[in-house]
Order: sequence, then structure tokens, then C-alpha cells
Amino acid sequence: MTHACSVTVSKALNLGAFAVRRSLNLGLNFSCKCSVRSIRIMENGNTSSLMGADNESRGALVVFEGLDRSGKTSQCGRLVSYLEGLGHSVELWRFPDRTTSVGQMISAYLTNNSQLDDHTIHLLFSANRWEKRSLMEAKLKAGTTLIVDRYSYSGVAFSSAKGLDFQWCKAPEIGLIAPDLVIYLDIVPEKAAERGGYGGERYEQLEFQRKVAQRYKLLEDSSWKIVDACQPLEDVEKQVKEIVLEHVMTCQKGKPVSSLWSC
Ligand code: NYM
Ligand code: MG
Repeated sequence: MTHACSVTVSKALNLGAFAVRRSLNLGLNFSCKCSVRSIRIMENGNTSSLMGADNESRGALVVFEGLDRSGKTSQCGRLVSYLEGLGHSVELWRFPDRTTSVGQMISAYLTNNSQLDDHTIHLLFSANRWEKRSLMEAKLKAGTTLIVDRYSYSGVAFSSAKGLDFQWCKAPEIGLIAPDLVIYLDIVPEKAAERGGYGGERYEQLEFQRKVAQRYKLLEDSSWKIVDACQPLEDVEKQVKEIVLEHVMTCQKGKPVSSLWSC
């Protein structure tokens, strides 16, 4: 069991390293104007996107971001039920994925059962996404929409709020699949703290969440939709459904997949 896990993790990390290298090499030919870029590979005169032809139907990668207690988990659950009800193939994912061996190290850290250097835990969060990257690609290609509770933006916002260099925090995320849509559930840190309090994990403190909110602001790009999360849950839900459905349809019709992350 342990052996099988470590083989899978190292395979995923190798794949990750390859993808990062490829994206960095390709990056030399691009100007640094946007934060998400579509990777095209010229092979024998054919242009192909990261995953198959541009017009191939696929699932959408929808990411929820926001402070702790902003309502992401509730909204993700409701959205998945809604899309399932409409007959879409959809799965709920979350990062950190605490079920893997890397995820268990992260969980031990978050629950204060282990101490790790800030850089080390940052790279573990990133590795936890890399180990799921190939499965993510396969699911999207097979037409499954993924609703993901936290992704690379959490990685950068939380680690850089501790004082780590912002660009250094972004670097290990380069080459991961870019979300088609990021829903940022916007809530003032004080309001979030009032919502039944925090669960006692690392990072769940008002002062720190204020810093995280500032970092999130620096990460906003054209894939983001900001939803006011202070509204009643049902109103948030209604807005989220409308925004997401539009993106699911666009991906169904065929849209190239992009990779994170230029600048
Ligand atoms: N977190 C989450 C990070 O610091 N970096 C990451 O890359 C991710 C995905 O973990 N406070 C932090 C944000 C949260 C904590 O997440 C656990 P959740 O959604 O509360 O289980
Ligand atoms: Mg939390």
C-alpha cells in the first residue's frame, strides 16, 4: 500500500516537472501580458492545444476561492447537485486533498500535529495539486465538469501572506491546468470570523485572514468572477448557478485548455 502510493506520487511529480519545463520553455516565446496562457505545441506542422483539438467538447474546470468561512464548501455542494440535476457529468474536488500521502502530511500540519518550514509546506500544497493533474485532465477530456474547492490561488494567497515571496509562491503552480472560471466568494474578514467561528486549524485567525484577503486581490485575473458572499446563501447560490452554467456550456461546445501561469 505504502509502496503503491509512493510510486503514484513520484510518477505524478515527474509528470509535473516535465509539464513545468515544457511550459517554461514555451514561455520564452510569449510576452508577459496575461496571467493565463493557452499552450500550443507545434508538432509536424500541426497545431494542437494542451489537450486535443480546440473544438473538442469537454468538462469545465470551475474553482471556488475565498477566505476561510466564506461559504465555498456549501456553495460547491449546492452547485454540484444543481448540475447533476440538469444531467451534467460533474464531480466535487477539493484541495488540499487530504486522502493522499502528501495530503496527510498537509493535514497533520494544518491541525498542528506537525511543524514544517513555510517553504516546505507551500511545495507540499503544490505537489498535492500536481499529483492530481493527470486525473484532472482525463476527467475534463471525458466531459466531466470539476467543481474544485480551493486551488493554486489559495496556495499563493496563504503562503505569501506569511511573508514568502509572491513570485516564488507562484512558480511551482506553473503548468497546472488553468481554471475556466474562478468564483471568488468575497467577504470581509470580520464577517467571516463571525460565522460560527473558525475551526481551530492553522491560518484561522482574523489578523492572518486580513493579509490573505489582500494577497487574493493581487491574484485576480480575467477568469475571475467576484460574488458578494455577504448576501443570503440563496442569493449567492442563484448568481453562482448562472455564471457557472454559461461556462459549462462554453466548454461543452469546445474551448482550448490553458495552463497557469505567466505573471
Ligand atoms: N491552503 C489551502 C493553503 O494554505 N494552501 C493551499 O494551497 C490550499 C489549497 O489550507 N485555511 C489553506 C487554506 C485553508 C487550509 O483548507 C485548509 P480548507 O478548505 O479549510 O480545508
Ligand atoms: Mg477552512
